[in-house]
Amino acid sequence: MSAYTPRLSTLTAPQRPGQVAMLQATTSGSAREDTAATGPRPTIQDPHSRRPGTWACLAVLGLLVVLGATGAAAEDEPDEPDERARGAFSCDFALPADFPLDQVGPVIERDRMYMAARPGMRHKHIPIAFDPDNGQILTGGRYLFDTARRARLYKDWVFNHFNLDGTLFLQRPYFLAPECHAWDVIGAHDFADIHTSQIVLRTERWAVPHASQGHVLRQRFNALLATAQARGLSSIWLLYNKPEALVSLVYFGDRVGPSDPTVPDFASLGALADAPPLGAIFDDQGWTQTFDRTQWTLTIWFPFVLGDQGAAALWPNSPPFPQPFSGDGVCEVSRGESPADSPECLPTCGDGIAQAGENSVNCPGDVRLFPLRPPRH
Ligand SMILES: [Ca+2]
Ligand SMILES: [Ca+2]
Repeated sequence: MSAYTPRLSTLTAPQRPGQVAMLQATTSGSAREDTAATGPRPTIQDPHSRRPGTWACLAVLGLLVVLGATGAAAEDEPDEPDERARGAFSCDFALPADFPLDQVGPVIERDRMYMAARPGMRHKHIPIAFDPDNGQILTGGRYLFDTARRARLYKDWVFNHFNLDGTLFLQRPYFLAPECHAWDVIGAHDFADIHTSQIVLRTERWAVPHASQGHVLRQRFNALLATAQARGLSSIWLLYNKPEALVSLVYFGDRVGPSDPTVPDFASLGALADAPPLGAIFDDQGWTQTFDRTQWTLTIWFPFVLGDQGAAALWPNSPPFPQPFSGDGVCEVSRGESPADSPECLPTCGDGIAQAGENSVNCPGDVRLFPLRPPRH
């Protein structure tokens, strides 16, 4: 019997290379394989354990059927204003074009319950776009921390200690060409509520002289704020990494029209991508721009609370993009999942205590793997 299998098979060239790609559904006759876990416990499967044909089938459920039937369960809990953030961290990497989309939500949610628990993390945005040349998923993270020191400590933890299932985070085989930096925040400001207005984001980055650029950055931040406000942007961060001689701007845009759960919001993405770069204010500095990418916001995290009792992550462009769902193998208590509607949720999941039957996949909110402070000897 033929299965309806929409897939990421057609990636039409965007208006600007590297920024926008068309997501289209096609049909094929390939049958869906049994995706039951082969291990002793329900797990999030290694995407490389599947054949590409299977991944395309998963895209059906992930993109248009299963995920499309579930709504985002965003809680409206304000976080601290961005003005108080003094540290930032960023990663950029690609995922293979055939990454199984139904695994995107649960993989990210499991990571969230450990990464968002690190000291000082205020929020994280995960961006998403498609490389028109090869269909790879362009993603990563944009984080704010309460101090630059904690952002640097987070980088060390991600690089050297965040080991799930025997693999360090950045050594996961599906993370292609990761590039990560910790930053000092020169300035960060939200013009609108993070919960409703940060739909797309643009990141500019420059290699700058090793001599301090702090003065010019601080001097021009107010002008950047004024320009961003005049353009109707919803948030802006100006970041500096003096040891690596890097400067970055991260800025966010709201939706420019109605959202459609069946089609990515190309209008909002295009409005930000096609606008003159905010970083033009630094053109007279002669810096070398190394990065300029506009992406959708896939998800926004808030600080983790034991038992996953805190604010749910936001998924402002899902659907059509993937998101967690009941039955995805990870009990997301913050989304209101319970044994009544989510088979992955044991009755004891959510109390903050690891009990029999709970593990770091089905109940990461209770099964804590990474102490926040190293043990004293
Ligand atoms: Ca779930
Ligand atoms: Ca428990």
